[in-house]
Amino acid sequence: MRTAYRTCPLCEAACGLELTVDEDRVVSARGDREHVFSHGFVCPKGASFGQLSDDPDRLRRPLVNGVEVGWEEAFRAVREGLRPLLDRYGSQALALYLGNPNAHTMSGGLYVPPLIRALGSRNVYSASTVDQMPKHVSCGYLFGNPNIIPVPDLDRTDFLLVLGANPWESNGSLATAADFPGRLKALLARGGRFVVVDPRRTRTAAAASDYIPIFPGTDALLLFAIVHTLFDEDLVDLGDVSGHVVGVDAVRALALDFPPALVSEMCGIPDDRIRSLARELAAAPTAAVYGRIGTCTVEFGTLTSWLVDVVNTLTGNLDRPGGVMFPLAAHTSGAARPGKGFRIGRWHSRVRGLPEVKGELPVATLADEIETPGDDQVRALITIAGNPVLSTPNSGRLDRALTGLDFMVSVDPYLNETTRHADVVLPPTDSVRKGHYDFAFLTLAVRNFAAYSPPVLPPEPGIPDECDILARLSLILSGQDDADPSVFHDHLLHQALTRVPDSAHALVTGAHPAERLLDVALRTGAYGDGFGTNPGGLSLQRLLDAPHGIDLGPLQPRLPEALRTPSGKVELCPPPLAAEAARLRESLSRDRADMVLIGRRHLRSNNSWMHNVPALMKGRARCTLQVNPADAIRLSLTDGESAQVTSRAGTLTATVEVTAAVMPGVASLPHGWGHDLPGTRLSVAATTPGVNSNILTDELAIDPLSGNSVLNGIPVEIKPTPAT
Ligand SMILES: Nc1nc2c(c(=O)[nH]1)N[C@H]1C(S)=C(S)[C@@H](COP(=O)(O)OP(=O)(O)OC[C@H]3O[C@@H](n4cnc5c(=O)[nH]c(N)nc54)[C@H](O)[C@@H]3O)O[C@H]1N2
Ligand SMILES: Nc1nc2c(c(=O)[nH]1)N[C@H]1C(S)=C(S)[C@@H](COP(=O)(O)OP(=O)(O)OC[C@H]3O[C@@H](n4cnc5c(=O)[nH]c(N)nc54)[C@H](O)[C@@H]3O)O[C@H]1N2
Ligand code: SF4
Ligand SMILES: [Mo]
Repeated sequence: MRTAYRTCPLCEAACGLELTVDEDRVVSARGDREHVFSHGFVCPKGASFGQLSDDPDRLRRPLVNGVEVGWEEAFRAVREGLRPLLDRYGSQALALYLGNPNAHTMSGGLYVPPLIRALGSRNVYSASTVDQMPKHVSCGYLFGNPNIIPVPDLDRTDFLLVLGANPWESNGSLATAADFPGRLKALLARGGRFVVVDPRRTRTAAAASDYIPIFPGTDALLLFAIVHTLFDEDLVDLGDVSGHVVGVDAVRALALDFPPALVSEMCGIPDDRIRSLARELAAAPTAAVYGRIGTCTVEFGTLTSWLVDVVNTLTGNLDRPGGVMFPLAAHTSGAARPGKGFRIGRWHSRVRGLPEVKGELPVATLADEIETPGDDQVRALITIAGNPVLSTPNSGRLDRALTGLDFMVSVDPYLNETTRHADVVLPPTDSVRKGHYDFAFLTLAVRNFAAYSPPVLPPEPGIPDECDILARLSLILSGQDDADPSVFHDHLLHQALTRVPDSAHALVTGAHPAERLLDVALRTGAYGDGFGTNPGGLSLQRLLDAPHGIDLGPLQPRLPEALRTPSGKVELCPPPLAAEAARLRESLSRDRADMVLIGRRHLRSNNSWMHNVPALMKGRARCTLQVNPADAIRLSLTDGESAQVTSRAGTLTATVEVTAAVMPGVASLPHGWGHDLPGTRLSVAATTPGVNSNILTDELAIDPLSGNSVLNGIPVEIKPTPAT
């Protein structure tokens, strides 16, 4: 038995795990008490880390047409499947879908961008457009860079306003904060307050100083009314950033249209509570507004995400300790650079004409591109770490569309609802045999730190790891069919070293191609050793020597260096958002749907893919349709019995759970379920399949600026399931 330390790759919290390893098995996992960021915190998912690797359903060899084959044969099948299609129809005929775990692997951070370049197709889709794309777009406009996202300074703030996030279950998102609940309890303990705005009284809401129910999809109205109040009551004070912000007066003019009394009914929040919330934000010594899924996956997602930071700015909380701040990750340089600004729509989707955002198209239109004949019709698909058949809107339609593809390849360890359609499945090795560095989440951490975990177990001979798999795919896409992946690894390292003096090239260390790329990024990064110019600075070796991570201190103010806008200022009132404000104003005249559907997460879930771990599946059935007692009476629904739920996109039957936790007019059903489709290999999940909530979500409903799907606030009709 030996002990190994590894960052948990299962959610954004980036906890350190202490693993007990017996020869080639992880027998237990617990929180690493010496970890500089997580201090021993672990959740049930992290504790099941070893069981994920042991799962007998996990694919260990590639599948070609459902039959296990060797790796060379699998890559040959990929080449023989793709090459004729690319030759005949061109690269646009091949689409790529990238799922969420790409943000949690080194291959996702290092090998996906070059794969996209090798693909040469505009048909790139990802889970980002069912998630956080609105935040990227709003930050792109505000700060000039869609990847610079301010995070709440949880450990120092006096007042936190949480909109549409449930960190007690999710462990936080777009704010990497191991033990997020513990950090909020510490906020209360030091005399601070946090207020939760959510249509459902979540565990986070129950722990809060105050809980404010809100009707789904109306946070933009609430936030605009807060902005209105801040101006109306002369509470605006930008503080230290005032010299770096333009557009304040234009925001004031827009907010005139949204007095609290006007939006109160739509939001379901009394207008005096809206005003008092504005006053609390302005009066707190420091305050932060934090919005997540419930503010992104809605029709006005980008506008809402923007308003979050407008309020932060107007209350003087942008870029100051205790407010919202910009992390500085070790693999990034952080140096000031002139900005070109941000724009969307460099190309448009073929069928619906939806604008490109950050190099991708909305996944809500993937089925259109597959089903609609014509030049550049999508005929082949690569999925990497994604399960869009359960995760994306009107997934019933997407599921059918996938059967019409000429060829499909999936890089995924499971034969699930999506990968069952693939002609070739390429399973990556499990996390135990992968190194780990959080390229995505260290740029979102509420305290700067760095950690690298080398593989816990050595690679198995002859088995490619995920970087090798993506390298092989990239080579096939660029016509170098039989080249060894090392050709591609060397090419990437060469590129990474273009700005490093030749004399330093021999200094790069690392046992694996990904480690060498990380070494270059760290040494040329903000805290790096500069290959000798900054002795004592970070390098791969420094991180290898620090298995519990290296603390880099609390977040520091980063304006104006972090800005990439053409003006070099925070552009508080970008024209595309001003136009959205006008559309929001018009939406006030709409009728409210009788019942709307929202989602739900559970601590022991992880989107669609961890329902096959027995330890996480214990307890009561979780895939229930929650409705308020008043609605249950009104709609004749009975707790424990089944109801039929219908939307524009589809119909499903779910078990009713009557609870006052959801507000009247709102029903809640978790996503990621529906494991009863044929052709999958998920024996544990199949015993408690649940239903797929994305049968009901509507692919036509999107936030126009980001292309993000509307997954919350779906109009539905609910009735008792008719007896047959
Ligand atoms: N209605 C509704 N729908 C939602 C949401 C919602 O709130 N409501 N949330 C949305 C959000 S936020 C997200 S991020 C998406 C997620 O959408 P997806 O990313 O499409 O779905 P996941 O369930 O995360 O599927 C992850 C896949 O990656 C595989 N996998 C796991 N580890 C690895 C690995 O190391 N390498 C590879 N190659 N594969 C791996 C799993 O087997 C699984 O097939 O769902 C979205 N869908
Ligand atoms: N246990 C677990 N953890 C996870 C995941 C998981 O599936 N399970 N998924 C991971 C992923 S990929 C992500 S992106 C994060 C997401 O992290 P969070 O955003 O914290 O996740 P949710 O629990 O979906 O919280 C969203 C909340 O928004 C509320 N909501 C819905 N509509 C509205 C609205 O219109 N307005 C407001 N104000 N609130 C609304 C919902 O009721 C819900 O409580 O979680 C990550 N962590
Ligand atoms: S909170 Fe997230 S990172 Fe931490 S142990 Fe749980 S799943 Fe892993
Ligand atoms: Mo997500």
